[in-house]
Amino acid sequence: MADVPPSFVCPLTLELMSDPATAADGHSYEMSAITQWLRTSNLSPLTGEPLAHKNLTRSHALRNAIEEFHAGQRKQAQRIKQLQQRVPAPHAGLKVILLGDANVGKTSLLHRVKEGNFSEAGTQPTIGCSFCTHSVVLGDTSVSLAIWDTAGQEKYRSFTRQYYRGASAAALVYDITNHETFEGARRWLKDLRSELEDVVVVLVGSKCDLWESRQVDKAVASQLADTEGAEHIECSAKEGTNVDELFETISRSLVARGLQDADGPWNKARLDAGNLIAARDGKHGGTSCCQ
Ligand SMILES: Nc1nc2c(ncn2[C@@H]2O[C@H](COP(=O)(O)OP(=O)(O)OP(=O)(O)O)[C@@H](O)[C@H]2O)c(=O)[nH]1
Ligand SMILES: [Mg+2]
Repeated sequence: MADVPPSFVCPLTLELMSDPATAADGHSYEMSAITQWLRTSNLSPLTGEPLAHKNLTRSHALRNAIEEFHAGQRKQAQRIKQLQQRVPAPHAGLKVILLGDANVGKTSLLHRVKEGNFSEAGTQPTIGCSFCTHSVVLGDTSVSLAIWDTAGQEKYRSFTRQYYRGASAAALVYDITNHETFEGARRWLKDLRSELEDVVVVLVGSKCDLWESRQVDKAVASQLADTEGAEHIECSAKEGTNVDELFETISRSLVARGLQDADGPWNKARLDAGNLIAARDGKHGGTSCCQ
């Protein structure tokens, strides 16, 4: 009730009026409330003074004001809903999804690519998914990627699947210090291929800075990638090792399939902007995020 003007609130019921009527004291009340009041009283409910008569007139001006007020509230609610439902532009680049078990470092990889650093304070488990655009320059070709970071926790599995749709490439991430996550990567791959047969896949061994605690043999992972027609790379979001190379590998595979859509007008404008950032920062491509 806090944002409702006092003149819209019935002094009898303290509720927002919908059908206001004016009494002989010159004040407006909710029609049903004042009608009931007048059955038992000759006094104004506001002033306590005797009323000259019990006739009521409809308060059209006030009713219009109430309607306008409601319309404004509806519009505001609609706008909030629209903002909440806002999704990234559909042609923001070739869709790349980051998949893998919980805690393997997907978000940290995206953060490394987006911000160029690693959060020592740790990251929160991803709920739902976040989205980031990234341009990769390969010689005189630019590839625009829309990278989707998904949630690895089992309870979000069916939700994560919804993000397979339209993906051109997938980075299947496992943690080289945790063999279970490598088995998890196999399952993710199987699941992905059952939905998207022709997707570019890169098998990514993360946290290679922790090589002393390695549980997944590099040769075994490379073998799996070979068998599956995928690329294999080990990287570290913490130290920044091979992170740019990961997205270059993905881009190269996409280009090899003739999939870069760098000539589209939207992409061209974005890539030009990305190249400007690259030139300014002295590194490949630019990133932006619209989570
Ligand atoms: N040493 C080391 N730790 C890392 C690296 N990348 C991520 N981590 C740590 O691993 C933990 C999990 O990282 P996240 O990036 O949140 O993992 P995730 O795959 O996004 O997890 P979910 O969102 O739950 O699926 C965090 O504590 C990170 O700090 C890395 O390259 N090296
Ligand atoms: Mg995450």
